[in-house]
Amino acid sequence: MTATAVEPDRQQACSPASGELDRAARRVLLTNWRGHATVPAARLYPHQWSWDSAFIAIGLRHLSPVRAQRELESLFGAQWQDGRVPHIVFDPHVPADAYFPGPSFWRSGQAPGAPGVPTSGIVQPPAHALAAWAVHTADPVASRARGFLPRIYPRLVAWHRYLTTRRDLTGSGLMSVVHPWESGMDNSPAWDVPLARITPVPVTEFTRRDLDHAAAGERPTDTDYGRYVRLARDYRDAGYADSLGVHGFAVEDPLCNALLAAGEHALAAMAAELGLPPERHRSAAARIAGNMTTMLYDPAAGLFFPRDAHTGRVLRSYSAGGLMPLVVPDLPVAAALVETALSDRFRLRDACPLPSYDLTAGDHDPGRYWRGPGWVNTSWLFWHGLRLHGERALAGDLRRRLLGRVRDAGFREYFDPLTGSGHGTDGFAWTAALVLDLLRTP
Ligand code: 9WN
Repeated sequence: MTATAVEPDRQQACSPASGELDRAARRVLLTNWRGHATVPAARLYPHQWSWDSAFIAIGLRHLSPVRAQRELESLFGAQWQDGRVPHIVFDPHVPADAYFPGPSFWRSGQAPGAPGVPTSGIVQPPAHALAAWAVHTADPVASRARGFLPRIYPRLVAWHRYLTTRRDLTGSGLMSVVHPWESGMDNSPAWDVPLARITPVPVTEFTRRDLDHAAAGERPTDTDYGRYVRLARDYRDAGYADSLGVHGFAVEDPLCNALLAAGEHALAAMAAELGLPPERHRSAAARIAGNMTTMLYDPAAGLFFPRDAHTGRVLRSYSAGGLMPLVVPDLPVAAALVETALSDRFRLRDACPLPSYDLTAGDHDPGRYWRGPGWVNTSWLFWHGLRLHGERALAGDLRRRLLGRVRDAGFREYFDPLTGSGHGTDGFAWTAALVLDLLRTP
């Protein structure tokens, strides 16, 4: 790390412009706070989402460590008996048709081991252990006073156990996602091949609510949605049982497995703090990272690719998800991932936020959701990974440009990575939360 690489960040952290950005980010988080949790966006996503809450807690810890703890506690309050953490916890005060698919679609109340509050039955990427440890370390005194770790740690362990056992569908030692929504990168081109096998439910049989609040050209297509509905319905009708026979779509995803491995490192730190043996978490982290590198890493591409659990085929799509293993400490291929991020496909030095998909691909679409636009959460993860692997100058530069993008375009859901124009909803909570974290981490 050179001194010059750090200076601009310091200046920015103290400038009047960043003071205004900071206040605006706080306003978004206050507007979206519902007394126990934060909604991603008031109109488009009016409930609590799983990985959103993890990113939101990472930002909230700077405003109120207790509120950040409650963000995670309310999510884990809806954990199922089998350990799964649902991707949506529905707010019973919000009209039933405000979001599709809502509680009457998922019918969690009829599923074995579901909580009292209505939830979806699928999951999202496991960013929670990372977030919980970040929340604890922001204010260990407040954390200890409320017994945060003693309460959250066993729940996180059960969550990871669900993913590493019930979701190891092929016996490979890697978890699978069984719905594109579970990947967090819903309509990523990486899912096109396995998704093509799924017969869409006709769009006449359901009513999309997302298009009331966002432009159709910036969202998944009706055909995508028809497939999403088919997969969710099949899972529900099988009582949310996990096996390859139930899941028409199942992929071993680098983003989820990387977060799981990084999360095991966070669990090791929590265990040590609680006076429990950390070794089992360290060995779980090493096992997952090793399996991921052996099975999903392509040295010629310098990228991790997902694997179709049904066919065993590698899904050779240059998605930003394949760069996310940089969040894993001691990753042996970290330098190669950074090289790939610097290449024309992702243009780390000037494209911002990090493009969700290969800039050189013929089907790169800079405004459509996870098929090109840059998102602040995956950019934050990559920034975190850069810092972890000693790339302080690149991290500082990415941080500066991310803050500039949000200052210019607002707290948008996603951005054209080359022009910086904002897309999707405004007032998006993880954009605001992670901006707060970036502002406070020069
Ligand atoms: C489905 C809430 C979520 C994010 C996802 C993002 C989007 C939902 C949707 O919004 O997905 O879960 O309705 O499109 O893709 O990453 O968690 O912000």
